[in-house]
Amino acid sequence: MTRHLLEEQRAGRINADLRLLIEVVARACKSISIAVGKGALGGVLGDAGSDGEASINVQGEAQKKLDVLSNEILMEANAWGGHLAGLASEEMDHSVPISDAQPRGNYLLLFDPLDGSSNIDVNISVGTIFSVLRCPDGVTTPGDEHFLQPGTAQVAAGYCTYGPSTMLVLTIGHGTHAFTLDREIGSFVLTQRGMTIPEETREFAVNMSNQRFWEAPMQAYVGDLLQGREGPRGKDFNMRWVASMVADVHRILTRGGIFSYPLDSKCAAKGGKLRLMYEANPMSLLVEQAGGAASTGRQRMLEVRPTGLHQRVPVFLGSRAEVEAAVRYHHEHD
Ligand code: AHM
Ligand code: MG
Repeated sequence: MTRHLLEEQRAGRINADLRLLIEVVARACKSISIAVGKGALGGVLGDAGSDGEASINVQGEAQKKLDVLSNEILMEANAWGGHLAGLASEEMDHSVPISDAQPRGNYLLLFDPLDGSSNIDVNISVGTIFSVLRCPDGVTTPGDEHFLQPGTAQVAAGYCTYGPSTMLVLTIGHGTHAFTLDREIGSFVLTQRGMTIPEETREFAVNMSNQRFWEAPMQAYVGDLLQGREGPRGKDFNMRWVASMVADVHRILTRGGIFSYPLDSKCAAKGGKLRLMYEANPMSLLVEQAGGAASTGRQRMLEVRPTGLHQRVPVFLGSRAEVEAAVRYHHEHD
């Protein structure tokens, strides 16, 4: 990864600060990978909190011990990295500016430290998702409002998946590349340059148990997928749902498919289930850079103007033609 980033720097696609910032994030992901890999032996499974009281995060969800630990690892590594003006995490109410006592830089880092954490205790892949923005000119102590930039403003985005192997998938706006952690050596090795999502697919990912809560366009879209070759889509579809966005998106980047977490009547008041700044935007940039598409169903994801740090949105991303089909159903029903 170091060599790849140095080549990108030489080609003028990245500066030294951003390169080093990505290296710090990658190092933190290695530490998280070690903690996740220890499983029950590390004493890190189960819920955070003490005296039987669950610890609840800003999203109103019970935190796992590994959620808290991963957040601490990323905060500590990056707060002292010297390339940031501020950080924001899915697990914290507000963003944190880099203090005067710490080395400071010009970037803003957002992350979901451990996505899919309901899967930790059952030994299924989880991951870290991150997004890098520029700190607006003239701002030395960024507040939440300075992070509210559309996804098109991201200068880098990536995720690390802690699965059978640990992989970091990265974009700096020039393609999407995958690195596999060599556990013996401790380095991320470039294993796939220029990931490309097949344009067409026969595979969709959605939590089907929410079907009765969906809006009409989603009902119609999935209804037609399920009819298979006898229906208007004219082909049979397969379904996969890991319930770890990182794992589902990684499969789609590798072999195609569409991932969706649509609006449903349970999450409508919040705007959706997944978070724009920590999940939807970084994944959308990675997917677009691999030739795919990403939408809320009604708008290109990367053009959504954020109104809140923890804002939620409906998500459709993956194989371009299939995302466009899902968007068509929304337009036809609106
Ligand atoms: P988390 O950030 O609290 O882990 O929640 C996000 C996860 C995604 O990884 C995944 O796609 C989705 O929630 C699964 O939701 P559900 O349990 O409703 O299927
Ligand atoms: Mg998450």
